Amino acid sequence: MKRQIIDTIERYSTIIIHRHVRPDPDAFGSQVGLKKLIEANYPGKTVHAAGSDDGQLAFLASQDAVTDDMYSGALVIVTDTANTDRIDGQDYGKGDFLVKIDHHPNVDPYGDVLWVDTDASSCSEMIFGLYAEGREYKGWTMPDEAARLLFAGIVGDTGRFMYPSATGTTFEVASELIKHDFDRQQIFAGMYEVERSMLNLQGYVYQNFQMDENGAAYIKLPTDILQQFGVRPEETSSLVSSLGDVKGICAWLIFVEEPDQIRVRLRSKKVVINELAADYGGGGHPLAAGASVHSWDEADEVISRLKAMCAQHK
Ligand SMILES: [Mn+2]
Repeated sequence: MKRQIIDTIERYSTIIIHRHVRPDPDAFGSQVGLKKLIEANYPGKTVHAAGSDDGQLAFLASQDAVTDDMYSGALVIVTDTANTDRIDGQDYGKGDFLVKIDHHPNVDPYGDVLWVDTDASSCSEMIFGLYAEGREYKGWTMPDEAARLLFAGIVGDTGRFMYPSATGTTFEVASELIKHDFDRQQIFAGMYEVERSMLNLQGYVYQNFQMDENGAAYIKLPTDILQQFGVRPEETSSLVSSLGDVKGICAWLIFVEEPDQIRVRLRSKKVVINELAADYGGGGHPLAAGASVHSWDEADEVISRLKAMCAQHK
């Protein structure tokens, strides 16, 4: 499989590499790490990293301006992305040949060639495996910048080697990577910054949520607050559980302003909330649901209805 991918890479002069939306360090690490690897070993090839940039992960890598016309006759490789819906840049199908390299369960087997290894800690670890094969097969070398990116991807997906997904192979790969010249502390510091901004926003939620005497609670997170904490709307999904251990809480709403709507996340300990969500274009489970509103007035309406529900339950 790895040799087949290497042979495929050798056949194309233009290679475009995609990864998933809302990039994490492994998405960038595998995508741009592979790009640097190909560029170093095939200086005649043109390799592009497709997708949007990410402010918080700018210290890792940036993306290339990729246009429609570049896809004709190109090889497209997608890393770290289980299903096509999640590919950042929906032009991925416009190339001549599509390769999927991923470590998530193969729920959506897209591509002409698929290499999926769910035992790998990260897609970056797989890219190292591709390099190791290339080293033996074609004398590939590893540039320091590729090593830096692959190391960052592994660190990201293993929670700094803390998760059980970090295997003996993962540590062997890491020990190879750190022989290269790059700033490990900068990677750890950059990732710590990302975590810290989330924790700060979580603190804000704890300090500012409103709750009435019946345990109906809510917090509004408008754009200016999100920007103040440097957190993007799509990164807030983990916040909703943070109010779960508030004493006396009945049910709660987290409103997150997005460019074209206000997303509502509903959670409950006592009342059924998915019917309320359904009235606002959403749905879900009896105690966990989501919906959308289009103004803060409409948000207040949902709050009133939740308050009435908790009052009645009491
Ligand atoms: Mn990954």
